[in-house]
Amino acid sequence: MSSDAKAVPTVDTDILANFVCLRETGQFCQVPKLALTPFVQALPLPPDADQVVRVSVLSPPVDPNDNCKAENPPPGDPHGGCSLYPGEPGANRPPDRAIQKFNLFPPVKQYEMFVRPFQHLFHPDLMQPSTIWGYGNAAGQTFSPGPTFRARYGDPIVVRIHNNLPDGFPGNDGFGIPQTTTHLHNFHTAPESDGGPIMFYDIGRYLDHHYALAFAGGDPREALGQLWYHDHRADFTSQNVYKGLAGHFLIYDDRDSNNETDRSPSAFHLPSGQFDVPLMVADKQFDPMTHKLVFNPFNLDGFLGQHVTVNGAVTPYMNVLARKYRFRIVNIGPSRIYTFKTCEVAPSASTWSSTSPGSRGAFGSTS
Ligand SMILES: [Cu+2]
Repeated sequence: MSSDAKAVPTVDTDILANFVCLRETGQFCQVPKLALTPFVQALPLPPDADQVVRVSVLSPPVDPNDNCKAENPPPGDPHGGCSLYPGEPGANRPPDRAIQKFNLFPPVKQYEMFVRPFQHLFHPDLMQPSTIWGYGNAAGQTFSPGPTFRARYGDPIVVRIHNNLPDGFPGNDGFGIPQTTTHLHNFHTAPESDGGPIMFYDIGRYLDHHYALAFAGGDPREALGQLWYHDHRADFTSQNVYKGLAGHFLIYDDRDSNNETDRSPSAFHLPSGQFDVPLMVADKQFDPMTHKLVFNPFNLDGFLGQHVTVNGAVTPYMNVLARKYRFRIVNIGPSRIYTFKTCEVAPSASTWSSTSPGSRGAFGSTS
């Protein structure tokens, strides 16, 4: 070989096999599963929204006639920088952004959240944290899962959500789109606040979400107790949610009253406070070389991760007291189907029993 000839690069047969596998099956199926020691980190519990993102004043205040605002609206833009359907047919029509029945259900609490990136370590055995996205406050704290809302029927709220995501694809570590719209899954929300898939908005804008917290049709039997909020960006929901944009949203009422010692005879007396534990289950994949979170945006059949996280931690443990707990499980995907079971790990030490009072957000529902 002459001195100026370039060496032919060799192809790692494992990497080649993996790409063949990816092409054939849509999965990185040759990736070795990382050995992450189970049960070495405590279950993370997202802080309550009341403690970290509740605000006494929103500045500027909510505009009931238009719930979207841009921080730097382009001069002359008739929509104030808030054409909410960029690229969609009819994008220039004025969307109906007036908040329905705002005066009938005036908010008793206000919240302000900022969607932004932050560093998160899913497991202490990983070499480095991943850049993920979460919901944070003005003080710079950011959380994924986002802050847990503990709302109550009869107490309307408004949640302002700013898009502070990084610009462009280089800033996203390979997946996720820096546009967001936030949907309160399963809740009865008016369209302007519902976070529909094409109501996404760009960096530098915010949207006010008004949750009337009224029973659908005024019927208490329509009560929903366990919900979650998540990014809903059309065509990118799985990526943006996988990247961290999800949080718990619990709703109480006079029966499911968040008070275990409630003296009302109609109250359910369910475990409350620290004993009412929401669990967000999601499977994740880590790059075996860098240990960073990865996603395959070309797999439209259902991306599967090898590591199951609960509230953002791979296989955590939780110290419990010998008493009743209320665990609320939500599988946020992207694709894996689970069978959840209880088991005795130390038969001499404890016994388990469990009941499942409801599913799909409603209490008493088995659908
Ligand atoms: Cu949803």
